[in-house]
Amino acid sequence: MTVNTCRICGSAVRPCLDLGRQPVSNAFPRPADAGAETFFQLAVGVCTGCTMVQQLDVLGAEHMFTPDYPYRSSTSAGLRGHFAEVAQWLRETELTGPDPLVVEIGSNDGVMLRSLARAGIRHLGVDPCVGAGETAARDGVRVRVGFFDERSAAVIRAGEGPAQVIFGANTISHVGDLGSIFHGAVRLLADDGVLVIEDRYLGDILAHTKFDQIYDEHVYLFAIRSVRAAAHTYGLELVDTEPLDMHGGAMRFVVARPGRRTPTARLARMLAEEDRMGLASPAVFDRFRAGLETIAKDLVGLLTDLRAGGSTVAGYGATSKSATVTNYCGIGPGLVPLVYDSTPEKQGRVTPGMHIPIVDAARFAEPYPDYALLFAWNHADEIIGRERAFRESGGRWILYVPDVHLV
Ligand code: DWN
Repeated sequence: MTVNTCRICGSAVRPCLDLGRQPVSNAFPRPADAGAETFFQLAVGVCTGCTMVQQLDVLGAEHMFTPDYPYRSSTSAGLRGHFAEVAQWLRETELTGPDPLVVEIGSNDGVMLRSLARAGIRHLGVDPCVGAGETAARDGVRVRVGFFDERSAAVIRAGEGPAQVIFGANTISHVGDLGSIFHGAVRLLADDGVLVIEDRYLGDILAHTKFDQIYDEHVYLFAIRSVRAAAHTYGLELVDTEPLDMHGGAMRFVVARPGRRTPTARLARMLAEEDRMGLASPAVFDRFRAGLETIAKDLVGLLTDLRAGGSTVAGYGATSKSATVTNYCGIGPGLVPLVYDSTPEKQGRVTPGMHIPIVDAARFAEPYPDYALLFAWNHADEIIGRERAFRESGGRWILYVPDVHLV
């Protein structure tokens, strides 16, 4: 359903970017089913009231977060390390009282909660994806299959008591009905508890032209000012923010009940910096659009020249982000004949919309292509480091944010 008023505050939304007709980014069809996919118009706008950047036409959650949702957070060593640190940080700061409860919204394969489970901390993951939940359960993580909202929060509170911490990494921005998350948090949080949100940061996306961070699941692109406004709208208060390296640039937002925590000096400083960047202004989005059009032209130009010159090219990482890049730029098997990925659930399938075959990343060297287009640029250090033999054998990586370049 296309909106022209803000889902949060009801003010007018000013359209600012249209990335065209796009498929469900994590629906990897079997080759025989390619062509029968769901598409939608990927366009975002800025709320003229609370400044929340949001998609205009949002797919229902049932199209995106199916029981066989293929993404697994634990695939990356970098992410495993990050979430182990999160668990440690929570233990040292928020979970010091008697028998605290942690609830994670979108616990995926238990990458964060497994550390807390091992430490004997009371926890519950809430996730609609059955396969990911089964993996988490094998690691001793308690999972409730389903969506987190006001109703499920009330059930959890009745059964388990209030939560000291509600945590959501890369999930809260995925929920069109943001109010359902915040109302649920209001129901479930202990009086002195915190809702910790980790998500991509609009400032980083705009500054580095990370246009592929815009896809179906990212209904909202969070900024400090807009998250502060949303928390206020739903009866909570943003009290701290902290930049994170996760996924190549993100932000942690700490939210509490009003008046329960003193907002930090860091929050005030970062909010002032953000205001100086003018994130909600039309000029910033005009620059972003010009930047992404240059990337699209340069990338297609490079791939076309390489293929015309007889070079072999493969993609690396069948990311959700790559759906936006390939479908916006029109990159199909003619330019990139296959994509390597380590996720068994994606192998043997084809990419959404452009139908590039996905092959086990263990076969990357059989033989190496001349060039590898790194769709998983957010894991560049990890992947380029592990696949160092590729470069040693003469191969070159193609990266496309913040501009098209070879490494
Ligand atoms: O917000 C979201 C983020 C957290 O995860 C979701 N909406 C969906 C997903 O986005 P993504 O698919 O763009 O995430 P990644 O982490 O960039 O995906 C990396 C892909 O690359 C995975 O399919 C796994 C693959 N991979 C690989 O083949 N070898 C990853 C690594 C690290 C590797 O070494």
